[in-house]
Amino acid sequence: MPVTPTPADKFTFGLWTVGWQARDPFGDATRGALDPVRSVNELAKRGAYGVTFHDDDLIPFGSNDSDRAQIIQRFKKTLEETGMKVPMMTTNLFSHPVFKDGAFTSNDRDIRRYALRKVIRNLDLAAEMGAETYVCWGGREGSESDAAKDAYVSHERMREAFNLLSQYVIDKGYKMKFAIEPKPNEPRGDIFLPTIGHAMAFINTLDHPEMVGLNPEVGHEQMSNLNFVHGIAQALWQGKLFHIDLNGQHGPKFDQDLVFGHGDVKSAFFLVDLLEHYKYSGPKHFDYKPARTEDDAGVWQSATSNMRTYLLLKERAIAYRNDPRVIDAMKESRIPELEVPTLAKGETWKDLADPSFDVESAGARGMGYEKLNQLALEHLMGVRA
Ligand SMILES: [Mn+2]
Repeated sequence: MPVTPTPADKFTFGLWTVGWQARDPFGDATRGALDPVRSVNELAKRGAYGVTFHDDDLIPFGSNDSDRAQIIQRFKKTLEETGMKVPMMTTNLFSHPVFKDGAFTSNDRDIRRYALRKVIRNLDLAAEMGAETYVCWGGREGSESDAAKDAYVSHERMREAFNLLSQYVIDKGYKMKFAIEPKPNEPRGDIFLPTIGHAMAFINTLDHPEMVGLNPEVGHEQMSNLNFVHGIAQALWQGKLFHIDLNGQHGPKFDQDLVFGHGDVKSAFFLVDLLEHYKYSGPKHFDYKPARTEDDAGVWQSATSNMRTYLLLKERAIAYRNDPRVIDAMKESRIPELEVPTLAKGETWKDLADPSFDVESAGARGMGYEKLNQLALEHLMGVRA
């Protein structure tokens, strides 16, 4: 299998990823600003399928209408020239000081109304760009202290916002779905809808739950010390994996946004195995930050690394599943048996009785997982025999 990315692989990048100037809480930018047009060209050259962006990534905050129109025109021309797509867009509701206490859940009602206007304006642009997924990351929706925010009422305001935005999309006839991106903390001390599970439960309370799904990020779940593969499996199973943010993270600490696979590589291996095995067909979107140590060349090197890592893990996952030793080991571990429903067709709870079942011998059976786990690790390391 080639490790050269092509648009058929559906790899996408946020303009804010390669465009990150590497300003952090302790230091100034180490790289200059990137022209979004150049980012599209550079990513297209490397085999990407498309780009995604927040309104302010493309159109500087506060631009007048004629500047805005000109910027959009120039950007669209580059998309046409390169064949690059914009499958997802999102709103910046976190950079400007007006959002310091949140957007949909700011205590200030006029700020909440402004935030919704900002989203609506960008939804129109998203429809114009052909985006079908609209991501909502509520980075400022939360608090540093429970004295500051009524968490109960905040959920009601959050619900009101998603209902209003869904109604807008319906009224306009747009073909657009929303994807909530959970994160436990950073920049706020604690953020509402912190994990995949919280967000999926919240979606069930909405007027149009079918229009709202998830955009989970590897690092965000791992910051919560959760198993990302399990979270993605549940989202896929519930038909809620509308989009995905791939990157790397080393356990619960600040949001590292490493290159995909440069954090917990074993989890990345099983994630790719899951996405490929259950045929996730959406964009494979990288939401990472090229390390602050990198210059311009390092930025593009890291962009390619994300895509190569995915393709290499895909190759390893396929080799793992096709290895006769693995197929045998899976049988020994009764992996295929889990696919068999616990009750046979026509059975009810009344048929559970089984006088021949020997609980002691069943308890003594080995599962053989250590063998399987080692085979997975060896495949991940490229060991074939
Ligand atoms: Mn992140």
